[in-house]
Amino acid sequence: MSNSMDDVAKEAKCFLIIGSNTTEQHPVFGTMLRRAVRFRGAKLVVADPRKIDITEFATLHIRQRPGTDIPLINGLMYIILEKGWEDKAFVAERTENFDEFKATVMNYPPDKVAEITGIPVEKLYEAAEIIAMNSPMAVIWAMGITQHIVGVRNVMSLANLQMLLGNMGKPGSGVNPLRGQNNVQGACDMGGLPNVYPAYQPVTSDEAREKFAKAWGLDSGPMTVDGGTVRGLSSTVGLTVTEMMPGILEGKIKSLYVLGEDPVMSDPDTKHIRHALETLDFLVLQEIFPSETSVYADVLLPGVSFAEKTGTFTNTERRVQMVNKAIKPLGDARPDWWITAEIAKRTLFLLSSFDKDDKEEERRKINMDALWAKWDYRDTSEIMSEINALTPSYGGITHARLLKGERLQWPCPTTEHPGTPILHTKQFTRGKGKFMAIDHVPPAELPDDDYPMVMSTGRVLYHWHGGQMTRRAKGLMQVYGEALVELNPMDAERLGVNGKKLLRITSRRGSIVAEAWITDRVPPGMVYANFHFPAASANELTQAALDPVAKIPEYKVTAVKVELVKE
Ligand SMILES: Nc1nc2c(c(=O)[nH]1)N[C@H]1C(S)=C(S)[C@@H](COP(=O)(O)OP(=O)(O)OC[C@H]3O[C@@H](n4cnc5c(=O)[nH]c(N)nc54)[C@H](O)[C@@H]3O)O[C@H]1N2
Ligand SMILES: Nc1nc2c(c(=O)[nH]1)N[C@H]1C(S)=C(S)[C@@H](COP(=O)(O)OP(=O)(O)OC[C@H]3O[C@@H](n4cnc5c(=O)[nH]c(N)nc54)[C@H](O)[C@@H]3O)O[C@H]1N2
Ligand SMILES: [Mo]
Repeated sequence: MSNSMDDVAKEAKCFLIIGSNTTEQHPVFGTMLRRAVRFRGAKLVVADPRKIDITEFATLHIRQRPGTDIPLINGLMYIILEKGWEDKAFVAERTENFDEFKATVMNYPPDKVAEITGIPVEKLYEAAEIIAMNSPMAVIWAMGITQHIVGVRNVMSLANLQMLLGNMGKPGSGVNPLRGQNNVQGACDMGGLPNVYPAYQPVTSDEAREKFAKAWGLDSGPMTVDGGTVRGLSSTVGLTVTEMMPGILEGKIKSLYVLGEDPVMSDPDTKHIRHALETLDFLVLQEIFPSETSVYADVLLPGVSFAEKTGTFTNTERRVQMVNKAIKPLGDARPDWWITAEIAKRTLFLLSSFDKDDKEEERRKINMDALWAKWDYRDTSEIMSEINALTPSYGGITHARLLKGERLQWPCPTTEHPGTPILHTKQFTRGKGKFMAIDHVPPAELPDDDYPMVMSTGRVLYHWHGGQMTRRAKGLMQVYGEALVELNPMDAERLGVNGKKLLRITSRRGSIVAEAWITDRVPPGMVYANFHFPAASANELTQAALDPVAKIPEYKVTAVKVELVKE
């Protein structure tokens, strides 16, 4: 998020929620937004194909066809420009490339946009007026925007919209993607991505590489691999998860170390994933429960849950928060960081043994002492000190400050720095904000005669992804104990769903059987399925069509056929 939850909820005159089921998937922030609408009259436009719960609070709900967000946003910007509602001063002072951008937007007049998106022209005008006339306006999105082959372009379109309206760098405005997992922001900040070290320092930068190699004891140590010294770190950009799976089948990857992921449930095209995992020579899984993926694991390493560990999570608004151990680790479980560090040490040891020469024994002994010392963390506060030293945006975020109750959002470069609640107040990271000319690209798989309906996938309030944790909670299972597929009453009638409610949903990849929930939450022609239950996981049907930049799969659009299961 460029802004913070507090300032968005307190200061925005208007919210545009697009592709975020906020009250079910981010209930705390969802409640803050509902209160803003109810108690201080903030306006709310929801752009979502489904009638999700928060639409009850909306000033206006517009229902675009899945995968048509670019034409929708371009269409809204067309109207804003036509009416002269843009923030001319902001555009002039803070941005560039306006003319090229405008030329593209002018190709999206309202009648054309209505045809592509299915949203009537009057509603497009109404939406444009509400978001332009109520400033500051905050855009809020989640996976409905990103899980498309045009995920990155969708996000750029929303950035265009916010620059056009001058909604950047002030309270109640901004571009606000709601991050998903409790610490996904922290994982990315710490370099849990294939192309960067912590704080987004590129692996291709010599300077960054040398800095980390030195800190981790890899530049001068005489440890060797294949006769060469393990001096530095690789400058090759690695693979994303969605590239690793096909990589296994291409023979590029022989073994995999998976921590806290359940790819059999959460990756697209389950049959393909099972095949890939079977093909591996060796799979290590670090988990807190035996998951669907554990069947394929050669070694299971017991990590600990959030309740058994001390450290920090970084949330969606870049706020670093302390997590304190509430119970002792159960059984043989060990902190995830400890297991990983132990594996790292032993891996270095093994690498060194490739080099066979006379002094091997002696050399190993010397190196191991020096090297292992670098990797022997006493606790997570020591890891945090290393982060402070190597990660400029986290430079001043220490356990001591957090334990004192300081509320710190990065960038926070020094221990005196108060943190940064709002980004881009004076300028953007690159200087001027660059308008991008973005055209519509339809989803990879559209309905046809054989697979005439669109399936969208996502979550429900009561469960968490593959459900390893939530399916173990009795209370949750009582409320929501099996997968339900949302189906519009008109489609239900056409299919003859009459008392009998078991549906077979089939795509080009596979098929599932699940009970229908007949509801106008979905429009005619669309079903909505989740991936919380192994017996009927939507990912049996999804496909690995990827965004070319982010490599995120198009989970939100799959062509399917829906039939009534005959008894
Ligand atoms: N209870 C619960 N909460 C969770 C999670 C969970 O598993 N359970 N997971 C967490 C994680 S990791 C994440 S990433 C977040 C996800 O949070 P969300 O992204 O809010 O969750 P999704 O269920 O993926 O739903 C996205 C929304 O996009 C809409 N949508 C579908 N297709 C389109 C489209 O083409 N365009 C637009 N604009 N919208 C579309 C859907 O109707 C839905 O309302 O939730 C987090 N919170
Ligand atoms: N069809 C479809 N598929 C999707 C999505 C979608 O919208 N539609 N959304 C995608 C998104 S946004 C996400 S984030 C992914 C999520 O996909 P995953 O990350 O695979 O799912 P989770 O169930 O959150 O977590 C996986 C495992 O982590 C374990 N775990 C929990 N805490 C810990 C811990 O502290 N340590 C260790 N070692 N293990 C732990 C749990 O037991 C669980 O089995 O799914 C993606 N898949
Ligand atoms: Mo996520």
